[in-house]
Amino acid sequence: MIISSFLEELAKIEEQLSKQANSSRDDLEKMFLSSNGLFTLISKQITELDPNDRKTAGRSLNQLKTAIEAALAASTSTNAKDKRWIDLTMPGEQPTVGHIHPISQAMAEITGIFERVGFTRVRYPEVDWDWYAFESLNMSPSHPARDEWETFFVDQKADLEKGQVVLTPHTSNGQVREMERLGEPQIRMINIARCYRRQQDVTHTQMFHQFEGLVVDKGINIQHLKGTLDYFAEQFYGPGTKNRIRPFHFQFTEPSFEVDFSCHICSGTGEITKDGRVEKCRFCKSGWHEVGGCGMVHPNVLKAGGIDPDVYTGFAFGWGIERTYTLKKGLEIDDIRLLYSGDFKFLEQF
Ligand code: FA5
Repeated sequence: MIISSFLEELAKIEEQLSKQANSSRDDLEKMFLSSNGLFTLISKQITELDPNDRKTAGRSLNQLKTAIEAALAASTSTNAKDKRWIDLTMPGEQPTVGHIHPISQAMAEITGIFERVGFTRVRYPEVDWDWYAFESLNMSPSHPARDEWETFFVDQKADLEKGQVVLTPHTSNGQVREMERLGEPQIRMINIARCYRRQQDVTHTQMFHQFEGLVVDKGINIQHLKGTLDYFAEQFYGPGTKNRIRPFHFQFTEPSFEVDFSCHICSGTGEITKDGRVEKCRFCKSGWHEVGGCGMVHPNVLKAGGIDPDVYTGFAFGWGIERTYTLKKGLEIDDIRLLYSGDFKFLEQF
């Protein structure tokens, strides 16, 4: 080997060394000083040089060795360059902590309110036979009342007895299922589940939740129904909240009603006084908010569930959770679609 090639090799190694400024001590040692290291290998080549050139080569080798040692020293003294180093005094990174979705919070609250007065929380299929969603509820296959439920049908072979498969458009499918489960009354059911309808606007979403109450026993009448609604209104919306029932029509209850709660902003008057002037309440417009339906269980539904309507009577109610929840004091959310927008700025408020 000639001295010029040797010195060129050394220059290349020096260049390599300057590029490794951020390497750890281990890496530097391995790259330059291990048995296969660049410095070890070039040092061995000194024997291949002309004896007259070895002094020059030795001096250059020493310079390189000093530079390697300096790099090693810097790597240990500058701790941040060593990946194994941990500063135990540094504060830890705070993980992002989420919270339960507002609708799940509402479901837990509603469950608690009804469980305190003896209801049992159940959950029935969200993909169910037409029989449970409609026919057992006094709606024959061609009944026009079905149109109101704007139903999604599942592309699956119909059952000869139970009909087609649907995405449940309401939690009333739990009524006959609960009668079948318990056989003989008493029934005090609270069924909370997802529902699906082909609807979408500020008060409707394609997927939403309902809670369905069903009470069947001897001697149940409308007073029990109204008392239960009054109890729920006070518990969920706060003392002083009034509720009213208005005549309506559902195939599966007779008589049937729609349920309204008094608006907490105008205390059910429909008007507010602002700067000395009386204005229409912009949140409710009428003093009341409609949240769902209710009524006395139709005798045909009791029969479908194997219960004798001459011995037992019952009441049922079904409300949208999104609607019920967004009317709470302090929330007043006027577009329920926001709940499912996935917008963290909105959800973090709850
Ligand atoms: C029913 O679904 C009946 N099953 C309620 C019932 C049960 C009556 C038991 C009698 C006895 P309705 O279609 O009106 O009724 O829906 C009830 C409530 O569900 C509505 O007032 C509303 O609060 C909510 N709701 C209905 N559709 C939607 C939707 N697409 N998005 C959000 N909430 C909805």
